[in-house]
Amino acid sequence: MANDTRDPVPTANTQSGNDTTERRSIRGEGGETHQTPTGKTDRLTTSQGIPVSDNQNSLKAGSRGPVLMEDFHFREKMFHFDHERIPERVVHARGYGAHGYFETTDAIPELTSAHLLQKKGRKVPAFVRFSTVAGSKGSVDLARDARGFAVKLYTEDGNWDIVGNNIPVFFIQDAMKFPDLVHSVKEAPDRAFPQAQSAHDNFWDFISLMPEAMHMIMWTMSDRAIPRSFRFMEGFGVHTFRLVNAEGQSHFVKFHWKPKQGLQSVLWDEAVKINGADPDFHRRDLWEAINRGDYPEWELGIQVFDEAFADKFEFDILDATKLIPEEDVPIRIVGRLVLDRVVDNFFSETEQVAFCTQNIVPGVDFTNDPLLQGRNFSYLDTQIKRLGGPNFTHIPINAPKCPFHHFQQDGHMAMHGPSGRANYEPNSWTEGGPRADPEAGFRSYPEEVSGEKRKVRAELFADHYSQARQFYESQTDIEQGHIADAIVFELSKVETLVIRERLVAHLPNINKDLAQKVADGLGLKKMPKAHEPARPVVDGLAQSPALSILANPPKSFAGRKLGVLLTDGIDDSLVAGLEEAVQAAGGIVEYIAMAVGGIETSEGRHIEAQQKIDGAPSVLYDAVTVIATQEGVDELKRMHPAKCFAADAFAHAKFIGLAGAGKALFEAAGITETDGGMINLDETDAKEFVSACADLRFWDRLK
Ligand code: HDE
Repeated sequence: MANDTRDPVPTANTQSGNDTTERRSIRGEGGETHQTPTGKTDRLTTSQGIPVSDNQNSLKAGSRGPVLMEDFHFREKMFHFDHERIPERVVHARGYGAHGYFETTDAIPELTSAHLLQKKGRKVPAFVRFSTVAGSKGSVDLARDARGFAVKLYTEDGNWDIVGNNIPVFFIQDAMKFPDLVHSVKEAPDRAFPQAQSAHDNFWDFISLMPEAMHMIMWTMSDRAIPRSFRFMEGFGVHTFRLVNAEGQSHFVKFHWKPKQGLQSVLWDEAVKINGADPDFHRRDLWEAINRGDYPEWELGIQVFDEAFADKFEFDILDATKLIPEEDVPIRIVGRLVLDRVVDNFFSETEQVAFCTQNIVPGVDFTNDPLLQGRNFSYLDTQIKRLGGPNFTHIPINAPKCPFHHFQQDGHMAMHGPSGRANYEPNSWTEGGPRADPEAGFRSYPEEVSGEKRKVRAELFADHYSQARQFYESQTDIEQGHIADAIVFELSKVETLVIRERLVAHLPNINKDLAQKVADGLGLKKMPKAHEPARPVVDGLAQSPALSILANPPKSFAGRKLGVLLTDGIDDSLVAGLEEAVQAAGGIVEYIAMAVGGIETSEGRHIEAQQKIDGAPSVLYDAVTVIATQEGVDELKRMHPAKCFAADAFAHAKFIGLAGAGKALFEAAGITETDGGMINLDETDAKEFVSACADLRFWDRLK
């Protein structure tokens, strides 16, 4: 037995777990040794179940001879590997999913016959996939972008998919324009860059020619497009749908997901840096939260209104570039969505999940929103391409969890088909298979429709600026500043002056100050003449505070992370007290040190660090603390990442806890004055510091 004294190495020698306790080594003919577990582990087989004797060497004619085609194990392994990829989603390629459940908290049988919503306490499994839109599968998490918020509810009446976004409106009004929109934002076809960014000529060229996008642009240039995590985002169904009750009465409805964790975004400078420091920031956040039992939760809210409201509303309820302010139609909470389980396998679940807007259940129906109607075609079509055939509903993540019976059969990868003789209907066999249910089966709401067959758009759709103005004017000063900065940033990356000017010419129709700030930020010689609105802009729409993130702060540090930079020799009780206070508030502490091996406190306690300072810039934390001895700080001062840690935490208006000689690191970073957001932990109770952190940022610093 050779090499048996080596440290056990984890091996991936089985499909379902390893046992590294008992090992033996195998020797290839070339003399190299490999440790493999023996004992309780499963036997390695081919996908046909044939036991494998050697997973290291291909079959050869002589140890230095050619590889033989006869090696079916090698051929199968390589063939499968060669086919591991499926087409990534053309949009929303980068995503992350989790399992959970939906529970009805307020039954609404008066509004809908949907089985799930008939009774308080009804609970069904759910799968949610969050995503960015523009980047490909391997792109960064903190791109400035809308986020997908797609929910699959496995109800007793089949799968109900609410395929929404974290923004309640969209760029375009008619699905006809979707391929153009997506082509424009994705990398240019000749150079194949930039990736996962809208800051380039093609996107702004298209947008500047599409005034209908202006409302959405206000949202994507706002902090909504750089969320702190999936857990801190709202979700929206976007389109107007219908709820239909057992009597056949219909109401219009908009769906909202309200995060119990509250809303939170990062600053643009943080987003840029997070993308370098941890491109998987959002994935990691969700994975870690669920695994530590801090299950993210959203409430399902509905805005319900009737034809009378729709008729008097200033905008067309079929226009997905418009929202209905919560102040006009209040949100009623009817359920909760909890994510409590990460996936077992990313590919099988998150990659293969196939959301389809047309998956609705009895009691829910579509409206004639032309964007929604187009989506109802696109999603099914796209799944066939991505998943390779019509049987993608046979994949466990897509299969309904209620009984289902139909006569569809065969095709690629069919896992089941009709049993028995009957695969058609009507038939006269005694066991003739399923029959339609005129009572409980899905019926479309019998809306009357008439009209000329024409390529047209409804008249009210032509108002492109009023709600853009309402959104902008509903933001706090800080948020308005961020919108202006974001437009300036994006347009500064646009190389063609005329495109910049054409875009700026939309802004006076939204808000004159915004237009001026952007023109100044771009250094435009003069304000371009404003575009003529197709319909007069509705002035004096009431502000909607619900549209602002900062006007609705969570006031809680729960689920947030404190980054604590430590050095050797610091006071033990202070660290312990801080950790206790953060945990009591539902937050998480992560220790950062000069070496990941950790530090020794003055009392000789060893504290393991989760991060080395070079890999843990302060942008990864919601608040930070520096606890250092004079000696420790002198060493930190010589480290550029440590000084950046301090400088960034300050510049990003974070709450900062300081203890021992910690302040000296900030002084070394050029921060000589302290302010209300910098708290001395030698004099302040840790609980007080943590409750200050609940404000998430000390905005006064940036005023
Ligand atoms: Fe999508 N969209 N979309 N979309 N969309 C896709 O379907 C499409 C739109 C949204 O996590 C694709 O399975 C058209 C609005 C999400 O798997 C594709 C139009 C909203 C996801 C497609 C829209 C969305 C998608 C690509 C204009 C918010 C990811 C892969 C009419 C309400 C779902 C796929 C997931 C994915 C088409 C507009 C949300 C190509 C034609 C508006 C969250 O079918």
